[in-house]
Amino acid sequence: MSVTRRGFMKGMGAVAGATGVSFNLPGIARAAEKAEAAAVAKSALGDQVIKSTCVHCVNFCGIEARVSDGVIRAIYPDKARSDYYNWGICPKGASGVFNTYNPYRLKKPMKRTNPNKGMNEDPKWVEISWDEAFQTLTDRLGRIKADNPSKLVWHHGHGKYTIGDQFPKAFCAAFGTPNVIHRTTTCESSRHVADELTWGYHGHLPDLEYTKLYLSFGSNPFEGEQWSRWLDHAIMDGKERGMKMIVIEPRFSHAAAKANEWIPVRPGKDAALILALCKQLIDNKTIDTGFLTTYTNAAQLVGEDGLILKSAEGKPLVWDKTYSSARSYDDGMLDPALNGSFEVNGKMYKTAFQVLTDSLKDVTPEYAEEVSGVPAARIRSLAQEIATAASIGSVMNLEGQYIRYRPVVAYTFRGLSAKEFGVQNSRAALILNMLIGSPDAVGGLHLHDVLKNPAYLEASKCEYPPKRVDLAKTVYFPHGHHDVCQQVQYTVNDPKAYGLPYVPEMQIFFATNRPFSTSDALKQQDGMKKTFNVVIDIVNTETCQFADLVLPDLTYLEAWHFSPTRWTPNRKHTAIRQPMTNAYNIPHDATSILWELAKRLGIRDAYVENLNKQWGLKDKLFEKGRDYTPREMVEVLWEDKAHKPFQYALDNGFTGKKVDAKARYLSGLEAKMKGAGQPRMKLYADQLVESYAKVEKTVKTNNIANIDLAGYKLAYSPLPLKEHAFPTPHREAKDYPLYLITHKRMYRNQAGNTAHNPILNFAIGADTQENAIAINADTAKAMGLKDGDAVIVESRVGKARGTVKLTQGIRPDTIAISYHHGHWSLGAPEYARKGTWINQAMELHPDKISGMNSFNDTKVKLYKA
Ligand SMILES: Nc1nc2c(c(=O)[nH]1)N[C@H]1C(S)=C(S)[C@@H](COP(=O)(O)OP(=O)(O)OC[C@H]3O[C@@H](n4cnc5c(=O)[nH]c(N)nc54)[C@H](O)[C@@H]3O)O[C@H]1N2
Ligand SMILES: Nc1nc2c(c(=O)[nH]1)N[C@H]1C(S)=C(S)[C@@H](COP(=O)(O)OP(=O)(O)OC[C@H]3O[C@@H](n4cnc5c(=O)[nH]c(N)nc54)[C@H](O)[C@@H]3O)O[C@H]1N2
Ligand code: SF4
Ligand SMILES: [Mo]
Repeated sequence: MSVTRRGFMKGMGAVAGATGVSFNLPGIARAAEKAEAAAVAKSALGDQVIKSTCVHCVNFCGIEARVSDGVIRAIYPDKARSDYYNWGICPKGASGVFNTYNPYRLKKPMKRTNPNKGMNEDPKWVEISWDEAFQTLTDRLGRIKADNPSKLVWHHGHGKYTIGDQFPKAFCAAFGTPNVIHRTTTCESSRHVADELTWGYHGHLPDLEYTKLYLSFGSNPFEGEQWSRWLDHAIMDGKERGMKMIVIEPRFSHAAAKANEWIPVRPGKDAALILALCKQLIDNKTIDTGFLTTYTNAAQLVGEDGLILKSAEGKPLVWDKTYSSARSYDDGMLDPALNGSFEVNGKMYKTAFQVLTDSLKDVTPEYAEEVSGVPAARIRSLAQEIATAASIGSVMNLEGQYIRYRPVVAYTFRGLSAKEFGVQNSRAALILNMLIGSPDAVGGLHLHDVLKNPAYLEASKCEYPPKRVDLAKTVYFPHGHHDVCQQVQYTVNDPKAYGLPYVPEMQIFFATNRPFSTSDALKQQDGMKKTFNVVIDIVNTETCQFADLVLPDLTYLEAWHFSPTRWTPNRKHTAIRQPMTNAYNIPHDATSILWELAKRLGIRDAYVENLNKQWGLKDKLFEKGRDYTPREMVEVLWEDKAHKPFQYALDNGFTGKKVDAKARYLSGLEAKMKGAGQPRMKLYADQLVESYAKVEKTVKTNNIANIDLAGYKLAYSPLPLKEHAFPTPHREAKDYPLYLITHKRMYRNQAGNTAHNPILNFAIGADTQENAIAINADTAKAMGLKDGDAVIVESRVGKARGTVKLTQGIRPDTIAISYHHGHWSLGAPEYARKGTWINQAMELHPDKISGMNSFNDTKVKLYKA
């Protein structure tokens, strides 16, 4: 590896020369100057080769870029990473150069001169200097800090992955505001919370290397690229090995196209279908009773109040068949009853498993057919297939270890979590997995970081009055562990209504496009008109329509970052990103903006202290009393986390290791949720019963008017119920005959700059520039519609215009519209404004447990425009 700094700088200089600006600037340019022997090597072609990490989307694939004369010529997958987590890159990642050279990028700080904010209001931007921008910010922030720091609200989305949320969290802690808000409630937070309530941390993947039967409920890995391309490739490898894949979702997605079978479930009705499968497994006695009694709380005794019976010391009790008495796991050898009801101290208790069994009484295959549209006969036969493939009782010898072998997984994603009852939907699938003993078994559901946060197994604090503007973990969203991003604008618009003891004054939006990406999106605008707003982005987004000050950022190909990567069941890794160019000579990236602000506000040392805490640094710490360039920050982080010299990162971009069978299968559930004194996986989520009791008490004590207790009671059931297949619009929007669902589209990423990339358009075809409304051909014909007709989609909250695409690949009662299209920021290029923006017509009924948006519950009418 021997290209010299001179060669590297020559490249950087070429860009500087072209734009006529010197590199005598802070931030990235200074950092580049210091990059003595950056990861630049001569390739056979004589180009520079730079190893970095793609963050054009949230998958973090490893890349190898070719740069010559300071210009990025091409991006390839980093082959060295293919043995760890990277199965290639997608066309979007390959065309990522556009993200940097995009002529529509923000290049200078700008201030608004038109005080009126709105969708069609021209902000009348005026370019200002960086110094003026920092001065304006410092003055305002200084006043807010002196008055009440909570009045500052920080939002991020994609920014969590560009720089890491540790930087904004540390800044906000040093500043004194609790309001740091990520976007997970528009993403998948219900699935995370379902995991957390069940085993004390979130994250799981199918153990696809050994899976025999893969059930995919509303997961879209061949259009929504996932997990650094691991999921799609591992599925295809599995299929070559003979794995059967069944895709259960209303739309013939690309995943369905690759599956052995597509089961077109009615939108939002998965809970009924999954619970019917659970009932079949139980009725047929094809469940893993050993797993249930050993690793889950299925055998624990539940009282009539719904709570688990505990000893005087607070230990959960089970009914021990040997001693015919209630005993705790600490009382030596136990033979717990899985079924039945038992009398303890004059009161009757049922096992949690019995409660589950009783709750499923009416969920027959015929009932599930009526609700979900899936034939009863198929539900029966599918339950048998699951039971056969699960090989209950078997073990596999891997690397000398005997490990439970249950090669069946029910895997879910946003099709189940982006729902009013998202947590319960997701929990239903977890329960299905538990019934067959799939969690942490070979070929089963691989859990990530079991019990990392044991507090998730407890009731929520249900705080009131709220300290945070998003109401996370308050009485409104008790288990909103991942912030509640769409709530902020409602609270800002009417703080008193939510008991917020202050009025927010300023919002900073870093790499997130909230007024575009949430559901019922037009409502976001009311709150945004009430505060002084700052946007840090790379393009002029919809959020900018409501901004007072806009700061440009460097792109992922221009900046130093310590990069997240995507773990897989058998690999762990750490990576960095390093600059390849600076296309528009922008002197700051988000980390240097935060640093500069901390310095000007006089909180730099407090920021450093919080950085060390947020990053959990142990060996190498940020020091007080000095400044760091972005490169120096990455160096500290790398050396602490990777335990390798920084030069290694510069040369290789990453470091990885293989996970052995013991760590892979025996360090999670096996080590942490099994023995005496250890908690169990919550088949029965008793903490929800306690959380509900707190909600009820708090609402009554404080006369809170805007909480519907009956709705909370239903949502807070300790077990998923058939009622969870009936979200609000399904019950109420009787005059709207069609179900509306939305989904990702291959090679289109989220809202914002990547949605319409002309290089990509050219490469993948003109029809990808717009999105059509997928409608079943028979339904369309009955309505007199033909391909390409212009229509209006109308819900109870809004309308959107689009054109229909007739297909047999969708249920007759459902229409589907992809995300990513129809931008309306006046700063967006014409080509990004094509297509349908459906978020304005999607109803919002946040999950009452997690705060997650409901994206797939809306009902609509459709008619000719
Ligand atoms: N190309 C591309 N890839 C991406 C992204 C992107 O923007 N573009 N974003 C990334 C991000 S942030 C995320 S969170 C992931 C999301 O990854 P996924 O959740 O896998 O992707 P979505 O398309 O959001 O998935 C929803 C799927 O659920 C289906 N569905 C809708 N309603 C229902 C229902 O009621 N029941 C069932 N069973 N299915 C239903 C939809 O048809 C769709 O196929 O994708 C990531 N990958
Ligand atoms: N209808 C519908 N709506 C959806 C979805 C759906 O499937 N259907 N998916 C949902 C999901 S899963 C999610 S996660 C949310 C996402 O919603 P948002 O959090 O709003 O995320 P993005 O749309 O990805 O916005 C990211 C912003 O980051 C900017 N950006 C990109 N790179 C950089 C950079 O290097 N620096 C800076 N400063 N900015 C940068 C982009 O220009 C863009 O404005 O949307 C949700 N909305
Ligand atoms: S999947 Fe995402 S991270 Fe991977 S190459 Fe494509 S855009 Fe980049
Ligand atoms: Mo997401």
